[in-house]
Order: sequence, then C-alpha cells, then structure tokens
Amino acid sequence: MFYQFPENFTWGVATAAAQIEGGAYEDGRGLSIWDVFAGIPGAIKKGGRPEVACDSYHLVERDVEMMKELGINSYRFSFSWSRILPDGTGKVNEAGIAYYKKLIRLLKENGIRPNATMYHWDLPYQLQLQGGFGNRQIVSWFTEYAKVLLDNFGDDVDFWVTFNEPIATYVGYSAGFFAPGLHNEKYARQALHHLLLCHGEAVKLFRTYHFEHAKIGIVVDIWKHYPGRPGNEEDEAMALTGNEIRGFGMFLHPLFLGGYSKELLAYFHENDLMPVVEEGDFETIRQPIDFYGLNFYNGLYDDAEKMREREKQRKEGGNYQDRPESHPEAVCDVLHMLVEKYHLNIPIYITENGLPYDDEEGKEANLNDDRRIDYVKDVLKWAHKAIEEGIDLRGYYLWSLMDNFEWSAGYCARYGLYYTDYETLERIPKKSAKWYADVTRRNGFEA
Ligand code: IFM
Repeated sequence: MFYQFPENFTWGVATAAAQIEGGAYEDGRGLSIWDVFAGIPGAIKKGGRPEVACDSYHLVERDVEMMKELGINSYRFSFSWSRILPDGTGKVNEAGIAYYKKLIRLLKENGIRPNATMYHWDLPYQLQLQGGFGNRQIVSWFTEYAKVLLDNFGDDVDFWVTFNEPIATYVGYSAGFFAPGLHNEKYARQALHHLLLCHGEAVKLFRTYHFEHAKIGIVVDIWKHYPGRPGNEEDEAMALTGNEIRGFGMFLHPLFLGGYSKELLAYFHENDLMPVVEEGDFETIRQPIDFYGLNFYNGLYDDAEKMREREKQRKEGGNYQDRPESHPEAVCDVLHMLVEKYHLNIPIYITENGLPYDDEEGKEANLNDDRRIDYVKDVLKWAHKAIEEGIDLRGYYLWSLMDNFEWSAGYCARYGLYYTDYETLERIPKKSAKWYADVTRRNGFEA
C-alpha cells in the first residue's frame, strides 16, 4: 500500500545547536550549561564533550547540501543563546548573528523553510550562576534574548519555537543527569513555572511585530504512559504520575487549559512543592499560539513489576529510549488526545521522531539501519491514519540530520540519517537517508 501524504506536507529534519555546532570557544561565544556539565567526570557517557560535536559551525554548507540530497522542505534547528549573547544578556555577539544569517540564507536559497527554536536546553552558564530558570528574572533575560532574535531574524523564519521539550529543565534541576546537574525538585518546579512564563512573554512580544509569514509555537514531547496491566492499581498510578506529574501534563495543562491540573496541584501540596505563582501568571502562560510541535518517540506501558527489574539493570548513560518495547501506534492516540483533551485547534507538526542505534553496534550496522526505517515507517503509518481521521497534522521532522552529541549519552547513541565520523567529521548517508529522500520526493511511501 502507498501512504500518500497531503499536498504541501512539510518534510524536514531536526537538530539543535549544542548537539551539532561545536565551535564552543570561537568568535566570542560564551559557555553554556552543557559545556560546563560535560566537564564533570562521569556526567557524560564515555566522557563525550560538545565542544566540536559535528562542527556545523564550520561545515554549515555541507549540512545544507545534505538537506538538498534529502529533498526536505524545512529544517528545524536551534539558536545557541550563548553564541548570540555570550553572557546571556547585554552585549550581542555579531559573529553569532552572522552565523545564523548565513544558515538561514543558505536554507532559503535552497527552498528550505527555517523552523527555529529559541531554547533547546543550552542556557548561558553566566545565567545559571545567577540561578538560571530558578530565578524569576529569567523572564526578562529570556525576553531580551527573544527580542534580539526577532529583531534579527523575524520574518525570515517560518516557524518560531519558543522552547523545545521543557521537561529537560526539570530533569536538569531535579534528577541531576542533565545540565546543570542539580537535585532539587522544589527548585525544578519553580524553574518550570518561570520557563512557561518565558514562553508566554515571548509569544506576547512576537505578536507586537505583526510579521507577514512567521508563526510561533512550542514543542512539547509526549511520551504517553499507559498502565501495563490495566486495572492494576500500582500500574494505573504510575501511568498517571508519568503523564500528569512528571510528564506532558505539567506543560499542556497550563498552556492550553489554564493553571495546573488537579493531580499536579495535589502532588505539590502533599510534597510542599507549590511554586510561587504571581497574579496574572497563568494568563501570560496561556497565550494563543499558531502551531503545536509534537516530539514523539514512543508510547510507554508501565508495569511496576517489570520496571523494578529493569531499574536494577539500568545502564550508564541510558537515554530516553532505553525501554525495550516499541509502540509507534501511540502517536495516533497522542494526536487525538491533543485535540480531545487539550482542545487544540491549531496545526500540529511532528517536530521530532527517530530511533537511535548504539555506536557499539558498529559502523556497518549503523549504515544499514533497517530498524530505523521500519520504525519511522510505522510511526508515519499511524500518523497517516490520524490525518485520515481528521487530525490537522501538517508535517514531520525526523530526528536527526546526522549523528550528534546525544546529551548524557554523549556520542554513543546515533540518531542520524547521516553517519558522523567524529575523527574526520565526514558525514556518510545511511540507508535511511536514501529511503527518506524517496519519501520526500514521492510525498509518501510504500509499506
Ligand atoms: O537528542 C534529543 C533532542 O535534543 C531532544 N529530543 C529527543 C532527542 C533524542 O533523544
């Protein structure tokens, strides 16, 4: 059967500054929390550091060439805050502006629409020293940064994303295995509240420009939890926690329904975690946006018994996808949930989806990545079904253009359509790159 996608469907790939750019100490860039965190022994698997990464700071032409080979019509990337404002606020680094101007120019010359994220986890270290997202002043710091971006790149960017996966800040402030490596849930909850305010203020600021083309949205990843054994009390409670207390509900409720959910409020009160909320905060957070970006990787079935077993065997540097099961079908349910539970009536884009290979599987296996092709096909089939059922899904971005710095998993998890040789920085197309080029050319695929 051929899965035909709607006319004008957006086909893209996604990356993020800290994961691909490198050039960490060049042309006036300031340090980010990930540069510093990666220097802590044991923080990153096999001691990987983001200083060079894929060196896209110097190899941007090659990156755009690869996008042309893939035939994509949109590229999702992020701005590095500390390349634009090395201290987080104040002096603008013109070399940083020039780098992104060049990238955007190259994209436009090749008919590729920019989809740019303001914040993809790499807070300037100087701001972390002042409390980072835990300090309410972050709202004015972020708004200042957003203004620099909108002044310089405004209508040249088709899709503006305020934040990518806000949950990473929660992980970094409460669970310690993401930058900045803190273990303080109360602080983390306050930080998330401030982050949502930053989003709201950035959207308000964006509206004052009245751009002709540019649209604004947010990207929230959804790993929907289901009880492994429906009806089992422990599993049901785990799934509820995974969704409402430690998952997407933390963001989607305030963004689209207003305020925190009753489950989250109860948890805050029981555990003395209620963040300081000022009058008007929830109105600021709940700004109308133009599109929603869904990062979808898997559906999760919580079976308390099995999870206890797995916890004992947890590997160093485990990443998001270290559960053995695969539930591509959950994407269809998640898309419906966005409309039915959160009342979204704006276009939705799958802004990330993909599958990692372990570096240890070896280069040959990595280049012949049938498992990735099969998984992406499965997700796309279910996304196609959702479209047939009336969901306004407008596009799909594969994570990622090339293998890159996978946060705490360092260079051990490879997600790319192109294989990155970290010695030579050569990018080599994998089997999936050829397959995806065919998908974008035919606006669909055979399965
Ligand atoms: O690499 C990350 C990306 O930065 C955010 N979403 C998930 C990807 C794979 O783990």
